[in-house]
Amino acid sequence: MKKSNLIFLLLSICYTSLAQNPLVTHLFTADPTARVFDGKLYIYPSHDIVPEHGVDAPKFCMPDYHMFSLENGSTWKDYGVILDQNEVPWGEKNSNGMWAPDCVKKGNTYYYYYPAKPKDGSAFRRIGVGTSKSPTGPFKWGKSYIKGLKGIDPGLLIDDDGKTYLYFGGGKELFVSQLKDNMKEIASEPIKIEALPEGYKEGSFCFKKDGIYYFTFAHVFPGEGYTIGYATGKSPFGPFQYRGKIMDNIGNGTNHHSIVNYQGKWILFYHWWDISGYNKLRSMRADYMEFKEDGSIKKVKPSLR
Ligand code: FUB
Repeated sequence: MKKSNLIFLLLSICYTSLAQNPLVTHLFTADPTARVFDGKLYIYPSHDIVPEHGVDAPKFCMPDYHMFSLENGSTWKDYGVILDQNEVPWGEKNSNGMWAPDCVKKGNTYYYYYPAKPKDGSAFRRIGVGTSKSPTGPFKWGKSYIKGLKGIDPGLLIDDDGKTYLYFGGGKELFVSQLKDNMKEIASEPIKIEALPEGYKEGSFCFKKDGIYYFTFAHVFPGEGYTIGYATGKSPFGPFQYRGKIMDNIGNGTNHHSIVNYQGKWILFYHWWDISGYNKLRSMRADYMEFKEDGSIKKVKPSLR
């Protein structure tokens, strides 16, 4: 290989251009939770790998988590594996079950939330927490999962008064619990989010804008497939009123998103399977999102190639 080609290959392993979707091409990444910490943009996604038994396998193969930061406004830096399935103190080994995570900052500490299969053999996932003094880790992983809740897709909201809410769940029901100040225990029993439309739901993500709580979620809209929908309310517990779709279905597979305001612009992060063409080898993407004057969200058209 020519020296110049080798340099390009090595660089593209660590850095990929922001200017195009998908955001990175050296890994399959899904469920991107984007966060802005101290003005810098980070993404905490999950990681799909090719199953040993072939792509016809009906299940996701997700052995670990990587994380990324935006460098110089145009490249995504990959920090490598921040948690491997076999390092989860309470987790089943080799479960390939490291689904969508989230990370938030409270005080000077970063809290990384992730679902995993517990080693007690139960069918449902639990949610664990790791802490770090840096957004990029290393994280110190808690010895146990958060007691009192079962489910996937942790999504965190820290309100203006410092109270923290954990949204989670999948299937027909999504839930919210307030967390204690230690961020590792629930302060209130899970409450079901009411008044959402029928259909399979997951991927909760709640954010606050102009005093309104936007509860957003992946929703298998009857007759259409996976969409991203939203509801609004005046309290982090709801009640919420369904307002419509942020993104229509873009293919026969999951979608999972997060929404951040970065440098004054709203961005929707989500996933598709641009590179593989296979809906269990996904790639994270991003497109700008806008609000109308009445506070409703303009539907985002994915910038598909
Ligand atoms: O990536 C595994 C699962 O698929 C996530 O937890 C769901 O939100 C869906 O994207």
